[in-house]
Amino acid sequence: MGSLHVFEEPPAGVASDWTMPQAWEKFTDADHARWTAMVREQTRSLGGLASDAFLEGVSALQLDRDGIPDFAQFNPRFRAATGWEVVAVPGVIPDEPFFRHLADRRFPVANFLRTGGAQDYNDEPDMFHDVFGHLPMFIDPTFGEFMTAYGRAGLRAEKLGATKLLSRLYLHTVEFGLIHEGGVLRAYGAGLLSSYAEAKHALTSDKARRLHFDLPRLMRTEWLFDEFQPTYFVIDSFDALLEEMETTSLRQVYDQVRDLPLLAPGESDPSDRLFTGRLQ
Ligand code: HBI
Ligand code: FE
Repeated sequence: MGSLHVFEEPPAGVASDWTMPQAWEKFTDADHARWTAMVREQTRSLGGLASDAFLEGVSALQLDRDGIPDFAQFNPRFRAATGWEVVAVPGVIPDEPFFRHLADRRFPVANFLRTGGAQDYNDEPDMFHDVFGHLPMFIDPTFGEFMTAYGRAGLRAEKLGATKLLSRLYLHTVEFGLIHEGGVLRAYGAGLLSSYAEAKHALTSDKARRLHFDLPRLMRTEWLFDEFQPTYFVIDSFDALLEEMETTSLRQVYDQVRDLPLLAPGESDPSDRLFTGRLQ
């Protein structure tokens, strides 16, 4: 099983807040051509699978344009459209700076490009996953508010030793989340949107279990690093997700689940509320 590489210390050229210059000029024509091919291929294959906000975001942010976005040019548009900006980072950074960037409406983007194509599994988030998978969702202001609330909650969770529990909220929503919208099921999690095969699995496979969003259940649910998830969580709207974040005492949830056994990725629990709505 691969393991996610998390930087311990900022490497040379990386600031103490883990940001670094994008150095957009380092990308070659081949990188830009590969990027454009991945964006086109992924956007085409996600029709009928991706949430409305995602598809709207891809075009509103002009991510289907040619080549890798130059953050110096992209950020003014991104800020105007979402109130957020992107910062380049060397990869997966420690939790505290990650939470702090989100709390301040800055989304950290890994500053390297995968070697394979959009359909290939890559074992850690690269620039394509972060830009194409995550950024379009910020076109929905409520989603952006949720991400800020998550960052703030993360800074508090650090003090409560509850980062691991909270990180499962990010995993089962922002990375692998499903949404029930317009009477059908759609993907909004970046891990699904940057991997067609897993989006298809999550939305149509009878091997995938789909549960209604339930914060304590989700915080106990382990996840797989390098395989499709067997369990996915469904929200009814980003308003409902944000409402949950803003009205629930996370400290109480941490205390409630801390002593309960973890649930293995595919394990069922008597409290499970299966999503039984129409899939497509
Ligand atoms: N760093 N660049 C980056 N991207 C992430 O998604 C990320 C991270 N560091 C920590 C992290 N995610 C999670 O562990 C937190 O959500 C808990
Ligand atoms: Fe991600």
